[in-house]
Amino acid sequence: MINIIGLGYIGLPTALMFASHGCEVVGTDYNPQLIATLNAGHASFEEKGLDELFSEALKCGIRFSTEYQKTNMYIVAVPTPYDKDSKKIDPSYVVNAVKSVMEVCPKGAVVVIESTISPGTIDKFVRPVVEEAGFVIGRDLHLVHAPERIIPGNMVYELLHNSRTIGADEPEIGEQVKAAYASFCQGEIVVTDIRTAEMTKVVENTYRDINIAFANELAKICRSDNMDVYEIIRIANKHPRVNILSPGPGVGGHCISVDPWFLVGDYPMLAKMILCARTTNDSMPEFVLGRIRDVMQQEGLTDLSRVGFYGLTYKENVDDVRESPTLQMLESMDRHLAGGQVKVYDPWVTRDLVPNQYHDFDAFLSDVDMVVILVGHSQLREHMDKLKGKVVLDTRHICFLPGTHRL
Ligand code: SAJ
Repeated sequence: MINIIGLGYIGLPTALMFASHGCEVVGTDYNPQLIATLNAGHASFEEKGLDELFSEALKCGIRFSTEYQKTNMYIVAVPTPYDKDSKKIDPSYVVNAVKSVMEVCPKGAVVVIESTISPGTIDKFVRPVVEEAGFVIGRDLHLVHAPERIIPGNMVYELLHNSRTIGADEPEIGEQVKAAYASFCQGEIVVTDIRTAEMTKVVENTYRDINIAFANELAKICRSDNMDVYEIIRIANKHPRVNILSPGPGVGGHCISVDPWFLVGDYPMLAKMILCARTTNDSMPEFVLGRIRDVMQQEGLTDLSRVGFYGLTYKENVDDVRESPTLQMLESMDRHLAGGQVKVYDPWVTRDLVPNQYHDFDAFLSDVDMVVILVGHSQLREHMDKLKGKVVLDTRHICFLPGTHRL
């Protein structure tokens, strides 16, 4: 049996995947409301293919509980909150989960940490707690780090197909955990040590952040001298060894906008390019606000309350708004006393989050003269003709109506 601790964006799909591939699974979360929702057969967030996977897992007998279970394998997928000011993660959820495991687990249990952690977290925070509890690591308890790699929006597919990293103190434990994940994972599973696994995860997200920062910097350069950044990137990417990502209104989410800070925080004298990339990406919401001012001026628009922001989530086709560029733009407008004026709509965000938020696309459109496309949800891509007659500022390069303004 596997006891999966933390049933959020990573823990839930992982639990469902193990269960639907023949493994006995109990999912544990400290939130009783979440457990009630899951036991009633409902997923707690939207994700392509998740409902089908959920039905399959229920048929296979997955259970959900607020209690930790007595078993020989645990997977910890609790959040690692991030403090924006100190740029450090708070490892206490991970540490507390490991403490709770130690209260119930038999001797020799394997504890796999999937949560994203800054490199060195297991040495600095987890090992001491295990040792203080009187456990001998490698005898009474085995520690493993198996960072998740799945991309929100395509999680179910990526759980099945992505390659994975398993970091373990002892290679034979690494192989044992690899065999468990191989029940569903068709990608290559690489076994290494814990420190390497921690670092590799952060490096992957930092690499993407730097690539996006390059695209965003190119967008600024091209804007300053009237060049088409999208055409330039499109052609450059035809080179067999060039693959530049897309410029956009900023980098949101809880991963790419966070993980590079771990390296900046721990290696301030060395992580110069990483810091620069972070700064560039963090400057994009402000850059878009500048573009809105320019376009309004160019089009003779003066009334901010006739401007609509399409998209509140951090990227397309997800319901997650963490570190969303749109929210950053709205906060910045608040600081400059221009808040509460623009209209906002996102088909994926059903709860009321900001002032002047609409829940109907047509009602939103009828109240605005200018639409700023901040997220490329499929809904918009499929109904782009509805923007005909509006002034459009497209930060995602998805609208090709004549006269569309770009980043
Ligand atoms: N973005 C751009 N331009 C691009 C691509 C993305 O501006 O060309 C923006 C997005 O709009 C979004 C942000 O970057 O605001 C991040 O989105 P994303 O789709 O690049 O990544 P995440 O944060 O949803 O997921 C990442 C993934 N990491 C990598 O691709 C290296 C995923 O595989 C990880 O599992 C996840 O972080 C995580 O949990 O760490």
